[in-house]
Amino acid sequence: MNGAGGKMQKAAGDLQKIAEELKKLRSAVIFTHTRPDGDTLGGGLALFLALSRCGVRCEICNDSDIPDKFFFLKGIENVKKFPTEENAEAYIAVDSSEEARLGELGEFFSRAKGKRLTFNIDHHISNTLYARFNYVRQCAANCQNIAALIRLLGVETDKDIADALMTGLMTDSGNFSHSDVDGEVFRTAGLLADAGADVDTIGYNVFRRQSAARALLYGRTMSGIRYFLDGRFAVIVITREMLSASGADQSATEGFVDFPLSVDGVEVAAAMLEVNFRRFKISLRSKGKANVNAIAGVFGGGGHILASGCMMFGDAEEIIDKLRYTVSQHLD
Ligand SMILES: [Mn+2]
Repeated sequence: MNGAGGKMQKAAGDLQKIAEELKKLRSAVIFTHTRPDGDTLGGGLALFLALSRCGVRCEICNDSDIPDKFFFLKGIENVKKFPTEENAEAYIAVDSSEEARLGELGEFFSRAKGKRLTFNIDHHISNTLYARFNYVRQCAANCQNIAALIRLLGVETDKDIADALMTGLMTDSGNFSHSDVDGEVFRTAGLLADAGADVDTIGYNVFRRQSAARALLYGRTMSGIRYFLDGRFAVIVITREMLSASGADQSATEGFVDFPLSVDGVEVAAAMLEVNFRRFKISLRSKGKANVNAIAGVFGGGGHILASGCMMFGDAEEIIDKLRYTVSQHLD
């Protein structure tokens, strides 16, 4: 699957060499990034299962609470907050462009240098190559790199590994719809489907299911979409009162901003989440005409051209005025 029949992005590092080093280990800890997504957990779990099958005593760590949409993954119960294996020979970071991305685990990883073998397997172009052994290849999901690594380890991809890797492919690729989805993504997905990956169960758990509290909050929020700049800028506001009335917590609002952006004519959407009194977490999305990284930057935030965020303080209406003015400057 690694490039067979397709163009390969240039990679930093030697995956074959990493596979050889990993096979020699007796113990290892796998590190996944803070506020985990399907790619870091799926890749971490797949590698955990594969290395365990090679006879490597393995741990997998994440510093955050695991979102319950990932509870269906086999082996997820093995994820610990901190490493407990004192004498682990190797630390392996997956899907993390720098040590700080590991959150509280970043300290552990930094301190391991010189004492243990460190590995870094990632797909972000900004990766700082912070480990002794690095493999960084830009692609839609780091699970593509992990899939190739597992093949080099000589471990058969069984259903549990296939489900874990497919979860990373589906989540990081926006369910195979982002602009960086190429033939290799589908070739890897094809092999994982052949190995038993269940896209219906994965899709239901990571994209479709939600709590009744979230559904209620979603309805209330979207019934209040406001449009500015001749319908090119849409704003939703989620107040603390709306959160408590629905029984949902802040994390339930993840993905809300995508809905106002989907409205015909809207070029920029903002979700304003009241995290504290007069304190709003702003999520900004663009269809492409406006650079929301620059817009968020005006208010001390940032992110990507099409997806960014910032914190803003004060009265909701004043914040909307400021956003409207800044968005109007970036749309013309
Ligand atoms: Mn990723």
